[in-house]
Amino acid sequence: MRQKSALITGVAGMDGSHLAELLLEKDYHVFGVIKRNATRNLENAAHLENDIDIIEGDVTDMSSMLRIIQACRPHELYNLAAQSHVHTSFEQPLASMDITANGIINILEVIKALGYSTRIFHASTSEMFGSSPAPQSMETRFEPQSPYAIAKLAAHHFVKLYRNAYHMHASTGITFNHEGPRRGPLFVTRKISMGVAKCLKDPNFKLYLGNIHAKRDWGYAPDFVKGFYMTLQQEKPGDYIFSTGETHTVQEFCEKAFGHVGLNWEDHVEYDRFLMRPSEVDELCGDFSKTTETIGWKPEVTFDKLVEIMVEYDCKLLGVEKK
Ligand code: G4F
Repeated sequence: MRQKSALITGVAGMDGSHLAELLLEKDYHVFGVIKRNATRNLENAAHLENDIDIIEGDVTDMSSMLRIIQACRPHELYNLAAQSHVHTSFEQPLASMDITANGIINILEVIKALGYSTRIFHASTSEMFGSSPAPQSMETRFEPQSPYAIAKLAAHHFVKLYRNAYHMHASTGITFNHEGPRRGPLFVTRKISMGVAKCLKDPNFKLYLGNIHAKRDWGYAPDFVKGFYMTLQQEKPGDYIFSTGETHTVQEFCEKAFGHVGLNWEDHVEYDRFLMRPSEVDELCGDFSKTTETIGWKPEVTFDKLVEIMVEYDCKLLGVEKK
């Protein structure tokens, strides 16, 4: 029998699926929550279907979370479910608030009411820093610039409140952008890596982007989920930054990605004003030094390597070769 169990909300997402793989390696009994839409869609977790227990549920429905948490009684719970697309949150502010903020309140309330000693990890975000100048650290003021970031900030404070008020083992990871081949196609890095592969297939393909001057601190998702796991192995709960400490513009990502296959990004990238956001976060760059000092985590995959991994994956997927 396995020693430990973990419940992951959002298991079908990029982080959820990487984390499930990591916990399986560590011999956990893994339960993963997926939201049932019109069809049952396991997305990134499809290959794990025989290794983990998939449960249909919804973080926005407290009775659903009560049923699931009571049935699994997990040692650890990783709340990764969110409406994670910043642009979409401007069009769906209420739904974003419901999933992203109310979801964790439901989980905290259920665990408090059941009196379980389950350790909770909640995925917070660097978007909460918003317009505060880079580099951002645990001392930086939160200045959220989107409905998504406001919802995440509310959730972040709820976790801290329940930790302080009810002495729950509840932690957050303030994650800066993290990517990889499992990233959804609407996020800019994957849109670019897929765009590169499409341009190799069809030299007339045009990739439409919005603000290419925004700067992001881009890390590699499998590195980050190791940090989520390490957070819950600590005796005391806390809040930690997960980042790389390097920042690059969207344009630099394009230059590297197209350059990797011998193409010039300027021949393929076009501007689309509809992809601009009503308010933007100009620069994110995370100082993760306290995370290294406290839990020993640091990122491994560099920016150049990340771009290479993503472009090579999408070229292989489309069956195209570099020039
Ligand atoms: O890839 P993005 O959509 O990621 P964003 O908004 O930084 O958010 C991601 O990282 C956060 C952590 O910092 C997470 F909390 C969040 O859930 C998500 O994972 O956009 C990155 C940048 C933005 O400045 C955006 O305006 O790229 C710019 N951009 C330019 N053209 C574009 C596009 N973004 C998208 N999605 N699509 C474009 O065509």
